[in-house]
Amino acid sequence: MRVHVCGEGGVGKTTFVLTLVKSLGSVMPVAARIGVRTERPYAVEVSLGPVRVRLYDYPGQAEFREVVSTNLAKELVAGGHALFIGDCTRPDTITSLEHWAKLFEGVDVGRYMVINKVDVCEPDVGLIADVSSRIGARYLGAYTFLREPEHAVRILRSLVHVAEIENVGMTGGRA
Ligand SMILES: Nc1nc2c(ncn2[C@@H]2O[C@H](COP(=O)(O)OP(=O)(O)O)[C@@H](O)[C@H]2O)c(=O)[nH]1
Ligand SMILES: [Mg+2]
Repeated sequence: MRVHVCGEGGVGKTTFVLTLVKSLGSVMPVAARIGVRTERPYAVEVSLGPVRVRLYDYPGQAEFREVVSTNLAKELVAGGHALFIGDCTRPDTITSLEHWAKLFEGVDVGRYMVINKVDVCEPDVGLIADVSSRIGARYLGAYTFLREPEHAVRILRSLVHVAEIENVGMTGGRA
């Protein structure tokens, strides 16, 4: 299955992906040129039990607009899962997840949302409830990828578990 890691620059997307790579080990980096001017977003693959998960780490805001304008994101998202990450130190990164969600409009993807950096801030539960319902994402909780590397694995487990139960976004199979 494929997981598209979305969110503004600095929220912790790369920390999340690299933590998973470190925790789950033996991972082959996967080249993922999508035709825009850099090689990003890049993808890595991790194994969680029998499930192989390919994670796409998307670049921050500036490059993100270019990805949208070239419409390549849609090619990448069919049948995958979108993990929206907000940073509780910057509430604007939570509201702006609505822009990211637009990328996935009309596409069969599972939608999940997490908040990062609870080591340094208190998440605004009202804002989180509001945004997650507006973007149709299941809220999986607030974490700190940097201080508690196990949190990243926990999130991925939850995501895989829910995805298998709901059978959403699994059209691409398990690869
Ligand atoms: N305090 C704190 N900082 C974090 C956490 N996760 C990531 N960071 C820091 O936030 C910054 C941006 O992280 P990065 O993974 O590069 O974000 P990206 O731009 O979304 O890929 C880095 O300095 C990280 O060390 C966290 O859980 N708590
Ligand atoms: Mg990054």
